[in-house]
Amino acid sequence: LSRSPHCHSSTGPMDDINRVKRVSIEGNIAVGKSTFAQLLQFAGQDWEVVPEPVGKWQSIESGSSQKVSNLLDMMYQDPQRWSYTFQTNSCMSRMRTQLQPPPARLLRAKGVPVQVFERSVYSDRYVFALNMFELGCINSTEWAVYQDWHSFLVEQFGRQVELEGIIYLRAPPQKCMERLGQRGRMEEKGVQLDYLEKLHTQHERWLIDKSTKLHFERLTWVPVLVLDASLEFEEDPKVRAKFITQVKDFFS
Ligand code: DCP
Repeated sequence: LSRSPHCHSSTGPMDDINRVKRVSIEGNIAVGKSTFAQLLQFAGQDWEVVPEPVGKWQSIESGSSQKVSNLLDMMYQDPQRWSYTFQTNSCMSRMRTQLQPPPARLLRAKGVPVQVFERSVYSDRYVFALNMFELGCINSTEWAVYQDWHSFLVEQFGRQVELEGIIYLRAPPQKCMERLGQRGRMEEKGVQLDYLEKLHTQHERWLIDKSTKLHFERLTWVPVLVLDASLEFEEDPKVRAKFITQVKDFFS
């Protein structure tokens, strides 16, 4: 992973924060990002996993903390009506989690401290929102508005939402479909293979073919580690060990 020149010495709080690498785990729905993130958390003391705030999307609250609705469910029930609202909310909640400072434990780390995010504001835009636009579930006005605030916020937050690496858990959509069925998240019961194939294509365009048109120049240079997530890394200790070694090499 590339390091910025001022990251080598640790003399003050900002230097400590700048030392922390930010990496996101990307991949199709149900490929195993959360499971993989947990593996990393256990494997290295200097790694901190920041989970995706999916629970927040399932339980939208009013100002007085009353549950108002399940936006994830609404989006799957009526994508035409709710995709834009969902993508606004998911990206905003992700920005909020991503802006939280790394924990003190990480700042004191002796090795290379790494904050690991499940997904990023970049897959929100270049996988999901783009896909919904291409499917016609986000119209051209919504897409223009989305891109405008997304670019503005990402540029304003600067380094706080930048990544120094991406781990792409790559698996055939059929495999993700099987895992999605096993997990049985209520809101996703209507998800079809065809939708996972489309999301797979968006990941491939962005991370493998590099054909997605990116607004952020810096993002085009972020190194990508591709792992074969069709392997059963949850069950097989050999695969787990291999993946951990690959990730450690990637971080060093
Ligand atoms: N989602 C979406 N748009 C986004 C982000 C997520 O529609 N910008 C949806 C897709 C899923 C749910 O939210 O229904 C969570 O998706 P993820 O793939 O991010 O998380 P998983 O829990 O499926 O990942 P994994 O099983 O790999 O841990």
